Amino acid sequence: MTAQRLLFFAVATTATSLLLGCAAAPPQDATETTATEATLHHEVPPGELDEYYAFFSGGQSGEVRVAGFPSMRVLKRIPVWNLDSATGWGITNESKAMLDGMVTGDTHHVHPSYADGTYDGKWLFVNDKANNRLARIRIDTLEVDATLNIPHTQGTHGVFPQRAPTTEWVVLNSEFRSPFENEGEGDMLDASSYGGVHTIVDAESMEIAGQVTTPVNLDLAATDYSGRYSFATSYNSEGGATISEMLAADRDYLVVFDWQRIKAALASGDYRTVDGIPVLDGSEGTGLTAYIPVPKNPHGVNVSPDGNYAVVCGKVSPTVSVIDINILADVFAGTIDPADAVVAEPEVGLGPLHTTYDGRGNAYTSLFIDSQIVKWNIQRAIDLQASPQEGETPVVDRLDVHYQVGHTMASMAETKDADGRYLLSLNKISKDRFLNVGPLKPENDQLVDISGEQMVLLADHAAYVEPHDVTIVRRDLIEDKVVHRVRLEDHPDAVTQSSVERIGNRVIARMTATAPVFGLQEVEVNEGDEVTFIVTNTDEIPDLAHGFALSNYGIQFIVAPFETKSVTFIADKPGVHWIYCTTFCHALHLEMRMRLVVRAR
Ligand code: K7E
Ligand code: CUA
Ligand code: CA
Repeated sequence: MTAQRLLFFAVATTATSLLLGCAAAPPQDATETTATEATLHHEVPPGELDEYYAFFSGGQSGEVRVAGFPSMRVLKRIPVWNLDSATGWGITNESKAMLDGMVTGDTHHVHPSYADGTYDGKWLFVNDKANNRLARIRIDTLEVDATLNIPHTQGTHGVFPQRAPTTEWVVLNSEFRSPFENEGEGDMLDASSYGGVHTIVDAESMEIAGQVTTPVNLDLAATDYSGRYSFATSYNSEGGATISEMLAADRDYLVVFDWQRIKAALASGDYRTVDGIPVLDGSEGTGLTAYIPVPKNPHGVNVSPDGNYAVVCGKVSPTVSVIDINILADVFAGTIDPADAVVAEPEVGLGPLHTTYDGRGNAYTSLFIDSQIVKWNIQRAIDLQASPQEGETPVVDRLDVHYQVGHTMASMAETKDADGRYLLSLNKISKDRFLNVGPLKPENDQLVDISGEQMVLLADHAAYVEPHDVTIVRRDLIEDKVVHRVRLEDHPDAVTQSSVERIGNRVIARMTATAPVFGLQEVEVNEGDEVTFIVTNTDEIPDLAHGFALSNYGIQFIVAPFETKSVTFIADKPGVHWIYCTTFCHALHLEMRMRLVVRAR
């Protein structure tokens, strides 16, 4: 048992009466999987393209990574909440305007926008758990175009776009129960007044449409396939502030939000307004929510591609709960008990965290403690719940993964077009699977062929910490949407003629960059001037970028074809400072430079 496993296990057992006694149960047929031949391959030969795009959250890096899939070749890192000196993210005026002064973030979940239950190729949405923000990435440029602070929340974790008819709303959950108006007043140590928040964001305007408050915390998020419900797992129904308090109850909740009722309340003005935001009370009994009891400290909630079931992982229970979405209307109508929406609770193994699907009726659940992906049949689980049979299980197969898997995701599995071909197991710990690189080792994203009855491991891929989640999107849904270059006029300050303008102690240098020359050869300013450089790459050849590095000032960025970027700084270092192009654009690239001359006061 690894230290991590021991730690997790200790936490799970000390504070709970729910015995994980089945810990001794060995994996059923982990060894047999090697007998099956893989029918899919991860190699993509030179000159050929991948079949899928994979969009990874970047975790502590605060970025989003785009990989070709199944090759897993990382094609692009999209800076989101981080400083990126290559692209100048966090340095240019355009990016600073979106970062609100904070260049750290913790991205956990990245999801594309939808139309009719599949991806529409417009946007990606990604959270910042650390600073409670949402970012929107345009798919046509694969760059961030809007960000939003989510007030009244902490631990902004689960995020999911509306799946049908189109993504008008995006929901976010706040994992950490906190004071709603967190302004340092009252008895802040009394956690009983804290709460969770389900924030609804208008996807187009990137404004908050409303916030639904709950007494419990809200962790992972999902939406249904009809546009009526969103879901949040809650592991802290106890309202605790310490780990033992949060583990006190045997059951917590899946909280269901009824959008019909929320829309009606928003339309009728049935809410209070705080900081300009409509705030709705989502407590039990208000009619806006249903609290479905599920075993102990649940984590992931994932909706099956047929739209029928929401599967909730038990985390410290060895079970998953299958919720029948089609009977939720009866729960909201008050004709059946919330607990009756749970139609199966199959035992799958230790530490279930997340579930994905093959579109053929099977679910694949990640087991953190057991380090396995377990494949089980949803209908079989429901049938066995209705009429249990001795020795029968809905489990179809188990695959050992290396090691401690968090999220798992199958190709297209978050859409109605789940194709059941590839699965990725995002393992937190790689131990000895790669060359040793010191105390902080890479993670191990393992590629699995799920096209047959049994799962077959295809490849290990090292990943820099810590991609939590991934969405795997068919190439035809993305590729045609991505442009080779932007339009010059997309930036209001794009220039085709270079010039220097002086207004008092402000200097604005507007200049072109065309291989191998900048449109200006020198700019003279006085010490203390506020200087703005606006740089337009006027080379229209796709893939021909220029860089702008200002020596000694900590300023550099890349400008792609027809892009415009700007930077503003105080010229506080007198002397001659070379500005040079940082990307090898031409045989005379090294000569592509100019001087900033700062006269001492
Ligand atoms: Cu399970 Cu933030 Cu999706 Cu990590 S969360 S694993
Ligand atoms: Cu332009 Cu190098
Ligand atoms: Ca709990």
